[in-house]
Amino acid sequence: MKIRAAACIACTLAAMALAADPKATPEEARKFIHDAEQKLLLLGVDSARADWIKSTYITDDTEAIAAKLDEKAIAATVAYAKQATRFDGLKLDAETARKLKLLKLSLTIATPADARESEELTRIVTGMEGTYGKGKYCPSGPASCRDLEELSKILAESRDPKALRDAWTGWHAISKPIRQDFVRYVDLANKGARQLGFKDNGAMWRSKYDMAPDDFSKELDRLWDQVKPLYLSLHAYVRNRLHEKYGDAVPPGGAIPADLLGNMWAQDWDNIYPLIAPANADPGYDVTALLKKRNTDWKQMVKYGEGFFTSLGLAPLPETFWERSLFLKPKDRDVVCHASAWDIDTLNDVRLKMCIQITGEDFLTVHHELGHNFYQRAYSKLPPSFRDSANDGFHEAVGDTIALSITPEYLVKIGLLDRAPDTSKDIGLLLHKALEKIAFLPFGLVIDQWRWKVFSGEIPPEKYNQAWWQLRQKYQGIAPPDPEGAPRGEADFDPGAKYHVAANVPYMRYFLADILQFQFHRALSQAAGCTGPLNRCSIYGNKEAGAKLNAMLEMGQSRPWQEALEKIAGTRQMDATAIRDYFAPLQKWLDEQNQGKPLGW
Ligand code: X8Z
Ligand code: ZN
Repeated sequence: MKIRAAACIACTLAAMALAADPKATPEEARKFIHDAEQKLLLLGVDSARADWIKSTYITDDTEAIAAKLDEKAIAATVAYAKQATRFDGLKLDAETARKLKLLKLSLTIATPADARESEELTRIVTGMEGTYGKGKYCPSGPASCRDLEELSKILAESRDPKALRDAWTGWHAISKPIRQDFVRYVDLANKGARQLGFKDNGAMWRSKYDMAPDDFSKELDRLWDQVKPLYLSLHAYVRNRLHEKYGDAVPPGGAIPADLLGNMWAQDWDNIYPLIAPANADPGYDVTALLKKRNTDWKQMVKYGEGFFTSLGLAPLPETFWERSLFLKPKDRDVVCHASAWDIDTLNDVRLKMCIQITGEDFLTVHHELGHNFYQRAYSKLPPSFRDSANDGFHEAVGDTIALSITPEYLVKIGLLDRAPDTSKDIGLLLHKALEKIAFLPFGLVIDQWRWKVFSGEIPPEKYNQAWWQLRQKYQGIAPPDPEGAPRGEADFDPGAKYHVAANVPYMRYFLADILQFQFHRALSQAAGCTGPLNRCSIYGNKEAGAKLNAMLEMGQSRPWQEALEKIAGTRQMDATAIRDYFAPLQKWLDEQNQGKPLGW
């Protein structure tokens, strides 16, 4: 018989001197979880406010205060999770049982019981994110400093191999000082997770999916196998084009250097679309240029995003969203520019934190972030324990689902584009989308494949970087930039140059979201009566699709995610056939282009 994740954790906890209390009653359990919810909500709001200030104004003081309040909230959660084992094995109503289960699974980091270690861990996590946020590359003194936004612009726009390598290497030096802290963080986070009954911190992360952690890993393998052919075709096509452009720096049967793909982490490749666009099927417009031509400002970008959600029948964002968010990078201080959507009080105080630039990429990111905010508002009426997404992949998928509806016809409707290209240009549109969504798939997998192995000890500190590049090669078929005599080594800490690694944010959610958003898009497009090709379906203004989406959003995490998926997509399984359907015409085209050329690396 398969033992479900939470039950198994409870057994371990029960075996650890925290045996279930034979005198405990269901009534006590209900009261216990109710009290815990109220107390943790208050602590959560305090820590969220401190985190907000720290992230929008990085100083030693804001970091120290945020770390302290985070520690308080985490330690209280850990204490409640341990106490909750009193009720293990007790027959409870479904709602109380789910709340208790979620309490034990709610943390992304568990502080160890030792007060000094608990303090040290939260301080380290806050500090690593701060180091990332302040990161700059200063090749020749303070006046030459460039931040991530400037370096990313070089990666996106330059075609000069030297400039690309320089920007890439410069950014990847910011994480060297994080390495030592990261080693300690791994130790302490594992300790905290073990005290909660998990094998290690990675196992704790894998336990959050309403299925046994090992089954979850198998699901990932299954999904990856479903989409891998598509990735291999795209990879081969891009490699051929880049070989034509850069010569033997891009070997015809090998891995692609990571600095030539238009993005600092080679996680999406749409910035090199102009380099590889099909000659006869280019749609003939570029969203960045359209936004600039209309003098779109940051507010209008966010209004476009909000307007999409309200067109579906969802309530507009509250006034406080506009008053309290951070929309632009301040000139006078360090902030964490990595975009995020906040839910300070889990009621109405939602915010966006983003350093908006007027580009097509940020146009999509705004929709991504607002997806989080509209989800947060939809589940705010539920009891505190259920105020989260069905699983974390759902949270990441909502805004992206909406962004899949940004079709040429939609751009015409909102006045950004004069005329939609006819469907003979669809290969160009699909290729552009594939550079975003298909290129991302193995990257979405690789980050936590690496971290899970780090937490389990399979990758020891002296192999951090080597193992990182082995996995990047294995899944993505990419390699470090041409080293010019200085290969990447263990003095580097390349994983830490990615925000989520430095900031302790699990990453598998984005892989799941990449699959789920196409399932959502297909189902909502059907609800909206769209019968054309999926890449031309937009649910803009469609109230039926909106109601279907909202019904899922309003469930929060009150039920296992399989039920939420069933509600919106009519199936209980994550399934890559939707993303494959979407890109089927492109796959055929890519395979024609790749005739006689090697696949893989
Ligand atoms: O981190 C994000 C969002 C915030 S949840 C901007 N994303 C991942 C990334 O940037 O690496 C969105 C796509 C993947
Ligand atoms: Zn997100």
